[in-house]
Amino acid sequence: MSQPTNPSIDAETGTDEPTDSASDEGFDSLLPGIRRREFMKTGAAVGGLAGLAGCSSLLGGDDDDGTVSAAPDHSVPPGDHDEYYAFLSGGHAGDIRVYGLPSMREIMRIPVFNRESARGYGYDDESREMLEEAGGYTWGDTHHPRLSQTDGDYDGRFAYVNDKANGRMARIDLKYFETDAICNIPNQQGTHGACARLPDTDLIFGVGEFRVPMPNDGRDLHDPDAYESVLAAIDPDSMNVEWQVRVDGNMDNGDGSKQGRYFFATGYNSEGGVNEQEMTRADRDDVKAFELDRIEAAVEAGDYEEINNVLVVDGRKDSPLNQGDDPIVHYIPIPKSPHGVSVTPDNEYAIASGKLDPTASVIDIDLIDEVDDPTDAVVGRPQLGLGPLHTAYDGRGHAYTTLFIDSQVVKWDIEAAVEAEPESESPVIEKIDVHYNPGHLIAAESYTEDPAGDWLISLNKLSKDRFLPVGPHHPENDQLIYIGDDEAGMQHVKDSPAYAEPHDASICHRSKLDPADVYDPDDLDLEYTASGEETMERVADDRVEIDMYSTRNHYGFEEMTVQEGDTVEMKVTNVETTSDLLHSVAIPEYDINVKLAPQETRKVTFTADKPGVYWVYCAFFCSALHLEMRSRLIVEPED
Ligand code: K7E
Ligand code: CUA
Repeated sequence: MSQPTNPSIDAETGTDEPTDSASDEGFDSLLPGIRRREFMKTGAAVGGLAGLAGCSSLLGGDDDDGTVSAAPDHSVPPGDHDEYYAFLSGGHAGDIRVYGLPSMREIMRIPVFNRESARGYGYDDESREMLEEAGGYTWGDTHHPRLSQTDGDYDGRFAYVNDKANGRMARIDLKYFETDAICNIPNQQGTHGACARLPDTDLIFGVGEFRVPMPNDGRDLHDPDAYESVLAAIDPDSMNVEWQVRVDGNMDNGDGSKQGRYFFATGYNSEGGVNEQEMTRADRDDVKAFELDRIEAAVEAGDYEEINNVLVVDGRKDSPLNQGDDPIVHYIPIPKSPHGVSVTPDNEYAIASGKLDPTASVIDIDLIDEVDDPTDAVVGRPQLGLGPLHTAYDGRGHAYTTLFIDSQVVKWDIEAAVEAEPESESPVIEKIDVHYNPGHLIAAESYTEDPAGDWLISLNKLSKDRFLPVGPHHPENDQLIYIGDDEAGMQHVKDSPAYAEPHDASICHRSKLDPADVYDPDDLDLEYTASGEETMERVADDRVEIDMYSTRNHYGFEEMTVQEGDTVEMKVTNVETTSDLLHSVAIPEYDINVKLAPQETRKVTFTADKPGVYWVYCAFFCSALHLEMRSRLIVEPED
């Protein structure tokens, strides 16, 4: 067992003093009197800075004349489109952000677990009911957006993302870039890791992080030894939980093998502790390798317990299903509180990062079920640096791992790590400084069988001094790094401030997505109301139904008169066919705010409980007569 070189690493993850990293000191001592920022301002090529600040390839990226090869032109001129879509999770903002790459322009936000007024999400009946049925929480914590694949490549259909806060998984329809389903996962308090069974995304996995009593109904309150965490398998079409597996210890991140057999989850707190001290006592925790076919066979054979209407298979170490030669869960010991795990594009290895140990563990996937001692499936353990968290791939045999405490990205050779002695630094090719304290990093199409190998984003938790100050709540810093030239080395080309708090991302070539430009009314559950088809009807003593349309520059009705106490169901179609011509229905004093993209129909139901005159207006600036686009809701008082 190696012990980390930094004595503080066991107890701290370095967030308190992020700039006190070893690389800062090293850099300052190399250039006395010149701080890092000044050096960068001189316009020195950033690849050279990486060489100086890193350890292994000092000036390794230089050409003969001492200049560093430039990254390819990454400017995207006005009016031009980016080459890639990047889907970044918004963390506890609860949304997904869509960036263009390499410009790093934020193009769109997709609300998922949050209410969002610009897109009317959580305000119309459909999205409001979806959020209500998914638990009624007002927020969530998106971490791991994963795009659906067919044959090991992105198919442009859906994105899935977890809710680390509330135990949920959401699906985003990539035809409309909108959330279309949310699954509320029983027995899981906090769904952390999220990914799919590949190559065809026929199961979605949610990794339960917090251990709780099973079921959490008031039993075992003071007996933490009885708490458990579960892996949940979700049908990507119905978004129902198919089965769960209960395990020992807790779980953290996850990834699926590329050919369907395994799902991997890291776990810290194998101790089963309930505070920091207890949770970091052990030198080793584990990666759990779930044998998916065996688990499904157990479900088929009725080998489960039904808890909260979910079929729960017992994957704990002493489970009968884990005795003998065909266990359903392999517990592979890994040092120490491992965090990220990801499978290499060729499906050879699952690589788990040590977090509190300076190494990564390279697990040979083919050996897992062959070896008697699961430790023997770990075939490489390169020493990378302090606080290794997440690993991405370029498809050329290299791995890129974030070093949270060192504030660096380290590039290393996977096969060299398998050849080298454990804890050797020799597989390390180079390190580059990032600013500061990176969590995830993601390379273009890294989660597929065929990564693009050109761009990488380091999602840095702290930006500190990188942008104009905006008060004590700083933005984060997403840094774009070019990784397409192995000779020149990693080249940091761009900083991009990010609103709190992106965790992970998926990057997809634009050719694999085909979003709709306007809605297809056939895709919506609500009936289309064309101009001339508008109706306003009292369908019961206390219920009025309004079907109308919106267009430049009016609504189907200029006034709508109802009685105090009426339930009003108002359905509105935007009959525009012109791209980008949005309208909305805003009745602020009734808290109504419905967005309508071209050809979209939405419905809102409310109780008219306040007599008076209420202006209905359009919140999108749709034409020169936008301000005149209005109607009146007239609520007559009860007599
Ligand atoms: Cu490392 Cu949720 Cu993937 Cu954050 S997790 S960084
Ligand atoms: Cu319609 Cu403004």
